Amino acid sequence: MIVLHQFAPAFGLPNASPFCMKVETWLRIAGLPFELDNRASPLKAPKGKLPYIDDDGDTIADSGLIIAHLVRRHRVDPDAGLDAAQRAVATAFTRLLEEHLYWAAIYTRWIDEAGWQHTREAFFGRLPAPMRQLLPVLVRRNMRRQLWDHGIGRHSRDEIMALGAADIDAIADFLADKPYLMGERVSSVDATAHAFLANLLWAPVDSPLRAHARRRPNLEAYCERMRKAWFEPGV
Ligand SMILES: N[C@@H](CCC(=O)N[C@@H](CS)C(=O)NCC(=O)O)C(=O)O
Repeated sequence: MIVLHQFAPAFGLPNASPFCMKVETWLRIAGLPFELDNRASPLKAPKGKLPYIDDDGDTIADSGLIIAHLVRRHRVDPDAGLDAAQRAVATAFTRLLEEHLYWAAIYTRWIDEAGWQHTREAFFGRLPAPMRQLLPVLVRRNMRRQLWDHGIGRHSRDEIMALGAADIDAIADFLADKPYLMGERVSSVDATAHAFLANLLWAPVDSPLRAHARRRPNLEAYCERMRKAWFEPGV
């Protein structure tokens, strides 16, 4: 059995971590049976981050490595029909979402005061005192450091929002009126795009990034299409 270790769901989403939601979405697309462990902690994760999986005794961390493992082990590949150029574009969009847009979104959740109120309540609100007061301060400080080390945290808020908006435009322009990023058929990059865009559009964190994404209606339609297909199958 595959067990997906992830954060407890928050913000009304399958997961407020887009990396965790990506793997769950991918498992649903691949049609592999799995169980969720929603009580995992990055402190106990093999690489200090979530998600990770257990697959019949093997533990694999990192969403991309998890998917590569599952493709190999279970001989399912939603990308089997893609040609080399499509794979190249899918890889580039995956990096854009995970290594760039992600950090702009992190800024809106953890640094922007309005977003931080939601994040603190959703992620730490149910902890017993004094952890409820202490942990958010420590984790927020750590996120600020990660943003600085990434590099994006050295820019002004306006610059970060403009960088994220350009990523959003790239995805919206490439998706255009196609049902899925690579055309008529769903593929792995859709698991990633859905998870990151739904986290932007549907989390209750108001920001210039979310406003920008909402001005590109094909993105919301795409997320809704993905949600209906993979999180409400048979409806
Ligand atoms: N490259 C990793 C990134 C995973 C990641 O950044 N997870 C975040 C949550 S969205 C995390 O666990 N952060 C905890 C921390 O940084 O302490 C993947 O693809 O799974």
